[in-house]
Amino acid sequence: MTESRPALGVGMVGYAFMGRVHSQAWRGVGAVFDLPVKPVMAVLAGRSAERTAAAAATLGWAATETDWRRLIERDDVDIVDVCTPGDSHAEIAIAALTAGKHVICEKPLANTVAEAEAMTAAARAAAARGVRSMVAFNYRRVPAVALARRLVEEGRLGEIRHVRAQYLQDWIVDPDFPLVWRLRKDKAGSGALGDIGAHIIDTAQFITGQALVGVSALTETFIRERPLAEGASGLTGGSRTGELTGEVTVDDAALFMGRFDGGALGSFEATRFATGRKNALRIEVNGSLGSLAFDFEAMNELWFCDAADGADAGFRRILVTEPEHPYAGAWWPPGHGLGYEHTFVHEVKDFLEAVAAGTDPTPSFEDGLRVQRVLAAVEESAASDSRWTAV
Ligand code: SOE
Repeated sequence: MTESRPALGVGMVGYAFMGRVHSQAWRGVGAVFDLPVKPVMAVLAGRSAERTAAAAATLGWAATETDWRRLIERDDVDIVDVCTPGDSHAEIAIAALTAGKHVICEKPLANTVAEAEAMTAAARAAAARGVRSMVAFNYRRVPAVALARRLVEEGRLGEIRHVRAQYLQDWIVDPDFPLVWRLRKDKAGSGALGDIGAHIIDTAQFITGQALVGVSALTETFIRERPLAEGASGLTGGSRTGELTGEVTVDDAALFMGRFDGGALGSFEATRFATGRKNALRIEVNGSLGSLAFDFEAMNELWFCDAADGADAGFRRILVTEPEHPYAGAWWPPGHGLGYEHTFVHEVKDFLEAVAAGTDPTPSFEDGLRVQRVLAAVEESAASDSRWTAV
């Protein structure tokens, strides 16, 4: 069959965890969804020529660059996918948008509100020229989360009163876990707060359609010194039992309560010290007519309580794998289930469809800036004896 769809060349910067899962999405999206354009995995950029070439061969990228600026200049790149630590998001995304490239940028949008504001301004200017951008809050594209949004929009929960959101991990409970970039403020901007707290902030705002307007917060760093990661640079090591160590400069956990602009109250917990919890993004929404509850560790299920059931009202399990459920029908027959990587396929599918239609994808950089303002308010509150802080 001759290829009649226009091809869009993709250039990706970074090839660690996010680079790997984005690569799988670019590789597979065209085999599942009938798209108006064909993504071509044109070039991968990374600092090490040798390691980037090896990653490109493994992940399916046709060429490599060791400088992301060269990637942006290439004529075979129409889309730039930013999969680097947060300290480089603003520089890369703004340069790409200015060069007329569509951009999808991993979360959180940036490491500071100022960076996020500059990115959003660049995105607005680019959109006026038909250049599109998205921030990659992938959990919006879990079928159960998208169904939760649909139920709220249909009024099935009535007036939203409470949001209870947690994101629980435990990968750094071991004090010997090294000082990786996610534990350094200069690279990551913040710790659990920006890395996983950003997800529950966006997910809560997405499902409810309401925005947080104020918070009161606590943060904690339980382990303040860790062994240096292999090949670490720019760190002044300490010494613990003779090994070189470095200071953890971010939060290990963040807890906050918040008020939404639609009147709902929220409680949020993001921690990397919930021993035994691996990737438990959990959210419960209580409304005047019903409630819903979701746990990513059982990501194909949504629990729904309809108050109209009266005395029999209880949470019933919806297995979100039916053709009429968001995204599910593109994959397997009912009951077969999807995984973490499928949310990224949905993300790039929606991105490509928006680019082809000349519309702005969501979540936008503006949505990312909204999350960034909440992150900053949480940090400000936590630094001021949990004082109530406007977003
Ligand atoms: C943190 O370990 C992390 O990789 C986040 O950075 C991702 O955004 C999340 O999807 C999984 O956990």
